[in-house]
Amino acid sequence: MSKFDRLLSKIDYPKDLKALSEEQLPELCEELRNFIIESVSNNPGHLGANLGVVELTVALHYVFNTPYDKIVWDVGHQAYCHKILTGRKDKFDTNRKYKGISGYPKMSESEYDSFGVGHSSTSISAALGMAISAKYKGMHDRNHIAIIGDGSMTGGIAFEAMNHAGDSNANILVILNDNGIAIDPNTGALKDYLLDITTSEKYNKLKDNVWNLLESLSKYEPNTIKIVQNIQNIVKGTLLKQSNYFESLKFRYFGPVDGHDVQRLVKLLDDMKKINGPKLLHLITVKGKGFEKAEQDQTKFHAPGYFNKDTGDIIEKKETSNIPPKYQDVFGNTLLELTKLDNRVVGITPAMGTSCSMHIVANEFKDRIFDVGIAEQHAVTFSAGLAADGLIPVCNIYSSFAQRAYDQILHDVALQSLPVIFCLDRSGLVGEDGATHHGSFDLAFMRSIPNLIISAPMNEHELRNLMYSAVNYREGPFSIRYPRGQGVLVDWHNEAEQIVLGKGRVINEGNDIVFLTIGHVGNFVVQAIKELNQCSIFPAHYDMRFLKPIDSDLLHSAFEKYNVIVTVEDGTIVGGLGTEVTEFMVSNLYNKPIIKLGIPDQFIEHGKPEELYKECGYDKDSIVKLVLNYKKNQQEQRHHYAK
Ligand SMILES: Cc1ncc(C[n+]2csc(CCOP(=O)(O)OP(=O)(O)O)c2C)c(N)n1
Repeated sequence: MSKFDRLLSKIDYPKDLKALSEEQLPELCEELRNFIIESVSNNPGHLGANLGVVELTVALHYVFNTPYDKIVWDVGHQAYCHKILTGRKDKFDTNRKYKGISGYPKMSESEYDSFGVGHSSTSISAALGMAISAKYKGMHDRNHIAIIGDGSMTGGIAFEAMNHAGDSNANILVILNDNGIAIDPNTGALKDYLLDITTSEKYNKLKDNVWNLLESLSKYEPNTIKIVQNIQNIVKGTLLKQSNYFESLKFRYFGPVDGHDVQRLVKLLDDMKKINGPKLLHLITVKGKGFEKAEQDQTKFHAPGYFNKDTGDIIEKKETSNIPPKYQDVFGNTLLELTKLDNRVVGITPAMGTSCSMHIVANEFKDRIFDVGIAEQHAVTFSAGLAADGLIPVCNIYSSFAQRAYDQILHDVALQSLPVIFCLDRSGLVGEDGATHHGSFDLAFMRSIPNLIISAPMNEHELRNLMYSAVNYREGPFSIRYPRGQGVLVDWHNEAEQIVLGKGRVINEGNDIVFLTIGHVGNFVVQAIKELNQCSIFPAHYDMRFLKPIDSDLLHSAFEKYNVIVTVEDGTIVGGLGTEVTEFMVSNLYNKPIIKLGIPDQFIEHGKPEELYKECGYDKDSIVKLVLNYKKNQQEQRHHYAK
C-alpha cells in the first residue's frame, strides 16, 4: 500500500466505501489512482482504461447495492478499481500472475464479478439476460448495469443487444464510457456521432438546465421525472444534427456527462436508479486520466509493460538489437513488402492495428489498411468481399478473437473458395491475459473446414515464406498462425520464397522416437533434442508446417522409420495435429504409440507463458523428461524380459 492510503486503507468492500461522505470521494479516487499507477508500474497490466473509470467505479459501488445489483464490465480490462473495492485489494499484487487473481472479472473469483469477460461487446447482452431473469423471478428492485466503452460499442453483438434491450422494458442501465479511443483511435461513423453529441454546445447547455430541473423537482413529485424527460427528448431531437440514435432504439438517453466528477456521478446514478426500463448514460472520460504520459500516449499506455511511476518512462528491455524480433513485427514488415510488390494486397484489422503491427504498413500506405472496429465477424466477411472482387486481403485477427468469426470463415470465405489470407496472431498460450485470450482452439476449429489451408511457421523466415506463398495462392483461403512474442532469429530478414503447399520439413532424422511439431513449439523440441543428444539419445524431428493439407509423405516416413510418435502443438490436443496424426495412422493401418503434447482439454489460466507451457507439459524440460522416462521404462522392460 502506498503513502496515499488515508481512506483506501479502511476500505475492503463496498460497505466500507458507503461509510464515507460524498465529500470524501474525490480524495478516495486520488488514492485509488495512485494505487493503480504504483501497482501496474511494477506488475504490468492495463493502465489507461483503469485510470479512466476510477470515479465511475467508486460512484457505482457507492450508489448501487452490489453484489445484489449486477455490474457487468465490458472486456473487463478496466475493472481493477472494481477489484480493489471488492475484496481483492490485498491480493492485487498477484494480478495476472500465475495462481494470482485474474486481470479480468471472473465469476469464480468473486461474487461481485457478475459475469466473466475478456472478449469485447458482451456486457449489454449479459446484463439484459440478468435483467430479464430478474423480471421473470419478480426481483423488481434489482439493478443491472452494463459498462461499455465506445470502442466495444462498435462490436456487432452490442448493437444486437441494444436492439433487443430497447424493446424489452427490462431494468437495464447501459453506461457508455466514451473516451474516444479503443486501443488505437476509434474508427467508424459512431465515433463522429458521439462527438457530435459531445460538442453540440446548444444541446449541452439546454440539457444541463433541464437536468438541474429534473434533480430539483424529482424530490417533490415523481411524475415530473417523466415530464422533464419529455422536454429533454424534444431538446435532443431539435438540437442534434441527427435524431438521437439511442433513443431511436427505445433507450432513454442521458448525457453527455463528465465522467470524472465523482460527486455529480453519485447524484446522477441515484436519480437514474428511480427510472425503470432501458436507459443509457453517456459519460465522457479521459483514457489515462491523471497520469500525464498515459493521457498523452493513450495507445502505448493501454498496457504499457513496466514503467517508472514518477516519470512515466516506459522501461524497455535492454539490448534490443541482439534479440530476435517479435513475430508481429515480422508480420508487419513483411506485409509492407508485399503491399509494395502487389498493389492488390490490403490489410484488415478489427481494431488491433498497432497491437498486430499493421501500423507499420498504415504509416506508409494509410489507404491500404482497413481498421473496421472491434468487429471480427465483419472483418472476415468484409475481407471476403474484397477477395471476391479481386483484391488480396490479409486479415489479421488474434486467434482467440477469431473464434467470433467461425461462421464467416466457414460460410463466407471457405465455402466460396475465396482467397482471404488469415494471419492469426497470439496463437497458442498467450500468458498473463489468461483463459479468455489463449489462442488454443484455431488449429482444431479450422481443421474441420474444407478448402482451407492451415499453416504455422516455426520461425521468422518461415512466416515470411508462408505469407509470400499465401499471396501467390489464388484458389481459396490460407491461414497462418503464429504466437505472441519473439521468434528465434536475430537475422530474420530472408528473401521470402515460395513454399510447396502441404510440404513439411525434416529438421533431423534420428532413431526410435520421432517428434512431429507444428509452429513455433518446434523450437522447444530442437532445444530438448540438443539436451537429449548429450545423453546419447537421438530422436528425429519433423516440422509439419501445414496441418492442412498434411504432408502424408512425411507421416508415412515417420510411421515407417520410428517406433514412437510424439506430436507437439501449441493448441488444444482435441482435434489438432495429434488427432490428425492418429487418424492418419488408423486410415493407413499403422500401429504405433502416439504421445500427444499440447494444451489439455481444459481452460488454462494466466501466468507467464513458460509457466503455462510447463503446466501443460510441452516446455523443453517436460519434453526432455518425457523422453528420459520413456527410455528408462524401455530399459526396465528389456531387463524384465531378459530375466
Ligand atoms: C472480441 C475482442 N476483440 C478485441 C479485443 C482487444 N481489445 C481489448 S480492449 C480493446 C479496446 C476497447 O476499447 P473501449 O471499449 O473503447 O475501451 P477503453 O479501452 O477505451 O476503455 C480491444 C480492441 C477484445 N478484448 N475482444
